[in-house]
Amino acid sequence: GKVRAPTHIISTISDDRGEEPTYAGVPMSNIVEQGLGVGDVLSLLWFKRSLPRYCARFIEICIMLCADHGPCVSGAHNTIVTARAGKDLVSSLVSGLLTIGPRFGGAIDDAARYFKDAYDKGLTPYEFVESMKKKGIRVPGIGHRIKRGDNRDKRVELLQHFARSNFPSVKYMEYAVEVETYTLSKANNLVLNVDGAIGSLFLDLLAGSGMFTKQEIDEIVGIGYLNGLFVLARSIGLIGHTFDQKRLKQPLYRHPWEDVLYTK
Ligand code: Q5B
Repeated sequence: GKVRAPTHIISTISDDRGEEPTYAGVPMSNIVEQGLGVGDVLSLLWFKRSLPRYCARFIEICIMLCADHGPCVSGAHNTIVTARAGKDLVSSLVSGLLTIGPRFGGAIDDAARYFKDAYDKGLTPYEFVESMKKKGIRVPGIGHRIKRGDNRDKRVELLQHFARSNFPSVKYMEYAVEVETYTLSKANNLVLNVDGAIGSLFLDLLAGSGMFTKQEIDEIVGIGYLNGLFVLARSIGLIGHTFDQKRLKQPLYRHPWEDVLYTK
C-alpha cells in the first residue's frame, strides 16, 4: 500500500483543498445560500458542529453586546494610547487585547468553571461565595467598576431576557442570579457582570441544547473557549477606536503630572 510521510500538523476544522473552502465540512456556498451568520460560522469553527438557530443567535448577541464599552475601559484605553503613539492597526489592536484577563473581560471562563462546579456540587450561594472568600479568590463574573445594584448592566438584562425566552433551561444563570442576590447583600457593586452572565448562560447553552455530551462540556469549560467570545467581540470596538484616533489625528498621549501621586 501507499506509505504516507508523517504530517507535522493535524487540523480538523477547515479545509481549503477542494473546489471551495469548507468549515467543519460545510461548504462556503451552503453557508451563504442558507443565509447563515457569524454565530453559525463560529459554531462550525469552534465547536465543529451546526448549532440550533437560537444558539447561533445567542452567540451573535454576545458579540454585538461586547463589541465596545466606551473609551475608558482598559482595552480601549491601551488601544487609544497606542494608536496615538503612531502605531499601526495590528499593534493598536493587540495592545488593547492584551489587557483582557481575569479582571477585565477575561473572567468568562472562570465564571463558567466556578458557577458550574458550585451548582453541580449543590452549594448554596452563601456556601459558594464564602468558600471563595476563604480561598481569597474574587468570584469571577461578579463585580463592576461602574455598575451597581441600582444601576444594572443593560447587557446582562438583554442576555437574560433572550435566554429566558429561548433556552430550554437557564438553571446555571438562575444560580448566578442567586449568587448575585447574596453578593449584593454584601456590597452594592457586586452585581452579576457581563462576563458572569455570558459564562453562566453558555453553560446553559451547552447543557440544554442537547448538542454536547457531558464530556464535551467538561472539555470546553476546561480548555476555556468562552473568553474567546469577549476577545472576538471587543476586537470590533478596538479596531474602531484605532480608526477614530487616526481620523481625529490625535497627538502622542502623555498622562498629566497632576493626575499622578508622586511619592516616596
Ligand atoms: N470585591 C471587576 O472591582 C472588578 C469581588 C469582590 C468578591 C468579587 C472586581 C473583580 C471579578 C472579575 C470579573 C469582569 C475588578 C468585569 C468587564 C467588561 C467591561 C468592563 C467595564 C466592559 C471591579 C471592592 C471590594 C473589595 C473586594 C470586593 C470586588 N469584586 N469580592 N468577589 N468578584 N471581579 N471581571 O470595583 O473588603 O473592600 O477588600 O475582580 O468578573 O471587565 O465596563 O469597565 O465591557 O468593558 O475595582 O464591562 O469586581 O472593586 O477592587 O475596589 O473591590 O469588593 O474584595 O472588598 P472594583 P475593588 P474589600 S466586566
